[in-house]
Amino acid sequence: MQINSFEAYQQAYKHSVENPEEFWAGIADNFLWKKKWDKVLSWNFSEPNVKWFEGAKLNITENCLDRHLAEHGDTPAIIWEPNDPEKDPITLTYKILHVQVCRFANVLKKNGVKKGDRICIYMPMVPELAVAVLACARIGAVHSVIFGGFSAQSIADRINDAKCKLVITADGSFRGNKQIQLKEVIDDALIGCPTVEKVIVLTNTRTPVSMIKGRDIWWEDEVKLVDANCPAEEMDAEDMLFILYTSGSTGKPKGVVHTVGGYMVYAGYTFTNVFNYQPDEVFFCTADIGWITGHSYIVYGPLSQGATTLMFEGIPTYPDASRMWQIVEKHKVNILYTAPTAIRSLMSFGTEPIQGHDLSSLRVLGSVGEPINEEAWHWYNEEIGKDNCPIVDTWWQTENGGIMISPIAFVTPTKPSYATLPLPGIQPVLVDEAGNEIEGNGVSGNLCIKFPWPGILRTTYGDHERCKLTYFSTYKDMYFTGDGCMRDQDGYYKITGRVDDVINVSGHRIGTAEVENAINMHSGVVESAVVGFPHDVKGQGIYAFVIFGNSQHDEDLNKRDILQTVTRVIGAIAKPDKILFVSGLPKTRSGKIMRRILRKIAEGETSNLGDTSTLLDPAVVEEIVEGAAKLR
Ligand code: 6R9
Repeated sequence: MQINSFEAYQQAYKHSVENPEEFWAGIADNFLWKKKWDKVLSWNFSEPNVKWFEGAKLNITENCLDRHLAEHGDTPAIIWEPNDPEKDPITLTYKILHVQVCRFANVLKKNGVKKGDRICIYMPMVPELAVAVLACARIGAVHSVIFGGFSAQSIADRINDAKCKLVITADGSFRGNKQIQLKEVIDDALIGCPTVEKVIVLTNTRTPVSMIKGRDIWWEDEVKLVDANCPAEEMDAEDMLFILYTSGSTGKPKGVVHTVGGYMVYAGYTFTNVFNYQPDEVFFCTADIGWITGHSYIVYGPLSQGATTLMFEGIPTYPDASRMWQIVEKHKVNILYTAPTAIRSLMSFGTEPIQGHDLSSLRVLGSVGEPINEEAWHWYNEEIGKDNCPIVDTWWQTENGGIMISPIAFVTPTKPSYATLPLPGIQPVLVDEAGNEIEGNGVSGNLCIKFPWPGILRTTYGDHERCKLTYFSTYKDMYFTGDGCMRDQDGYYKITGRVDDVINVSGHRIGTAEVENAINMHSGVVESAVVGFPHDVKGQGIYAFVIFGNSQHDEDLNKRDILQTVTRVIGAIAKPDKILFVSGLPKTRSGKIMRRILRKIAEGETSNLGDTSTLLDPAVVEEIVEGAAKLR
């Protein structure tokens, strides 16, 4: 199923459009099924209702583990690099990982977990996180992994939305020279989570934790009580595999639902093709498993292909900015997949941290999470790839399950800051505001996809209407991505960024409404408006315009209080970079905040604010412009 020439790509693409069912059946044949499908695809985008490989039976962990045992049992499945470079790395071969997953799956069973139950996982980037994820999949439980940077309140919201029965966590996590008390955060969260019956706690940092009788149990104790034989649950292709929460333009994060069969096929297919993975190579994706990139390209994609996946507990700048290059050298990494924000951050340290590190094992470089600017692209290409490694700039989303628009390494000619061409099976269209398809090249518009692919989300958990409204209602019979896009003269795609009220901070999606709600919870705040602004390292930063009730307030102190409130309500990742206190917000006569104007002010482009005549009170704009100039 690996594409090895541009002609082969074109052929595959043509096949996938002309006969999608035959095309994807051919791809799916490369996986292990307990029973093959009755029908490859049935779909409509109006409800929406999408089903892939209906009638097929499988277990994704048999594809990720069992099927590799006979010939590749001793191949490293996971290489784990700890936060502390002095500590020894850990290698789990496929055989060992299989045993650990089966054992922990039995722990879950012993604690009452059944097929279809939702399990919340809030863990550090340790091998047991991958074990926990796969153990859920082994017995057909649905995992909902929550990134370690979210607050107790955010965790509680997610646990309650999915009605999770059990939580898997650790005492704490190491991040650079910091320790985060994960169990403490979970304890706070669980005060408001009546559905949770058990908490399994892994010892990691050995910090003191409060273990509640009857509810909290230790990972280490539990695994001793079970055996390592756990037959894989037989799953329907359309059974739920996981829920992953993501931010949109309105309200609370929604639980994106992926199902077993289609997701597996799509993650595996895109992994092997985009990165041109070769047997025995080491693949290093720097994402956290708390995000979709970690799900698809640390766990399921690589393991389904029998690959060796490197998992890193720490951060790229600890103990210093040479850490990534040390890891590449130490583990002879062949494929490195990271985010533009990491590249820009490392770039700011110059080339000194790279010197003396042997990066010659690198063959392919990948980028994901946000648009990569040309400067970062060239630095990545020259300083890291030594002008000798293709860069795959991979565009995709949580809702997509896997990479959608991207070069295929050694196949697609690359172009700085372009995601280039759609993968086989992906039919992108650009549409104008009225929903008309914009044909031809050298055009820009909103990016939609007009035909399903196996990794497409099936619903948003517990609220199908929301899925329909968010993705399938803006434009008739199309999946709307929320991204703006340009198609150049060669038909190459360049993603230009979100066109909705989502800010992309260091590759993390944050909804402006969510941040506003958090800020508004502070007792002194009357109203607020949040927009994104260009940030040198993060891509986008968060700019908050805040009306405070008492004009005599201590601005510094109140800013800190607001930051603390946001950290409590959402988590540190949503803290505004800038807070400007204002006496009013630019509103239309109907009371809508004109974000367009605030965005321009945040960008520093105040010379051309456009038409302000429809504003209720044009004078506030002058005040905000003046205040923003001082804040810069
Ligand atoms: C995989 C992931 C999705 C949003 C997406 C877009 C942005 C991701 C990109 C990119 C330009 C790329 N995005 N990859 N923009 N070029 N190569 O990041 O999923 O967290 O759901 O974010 O990220 O705006 O809509 P997710």
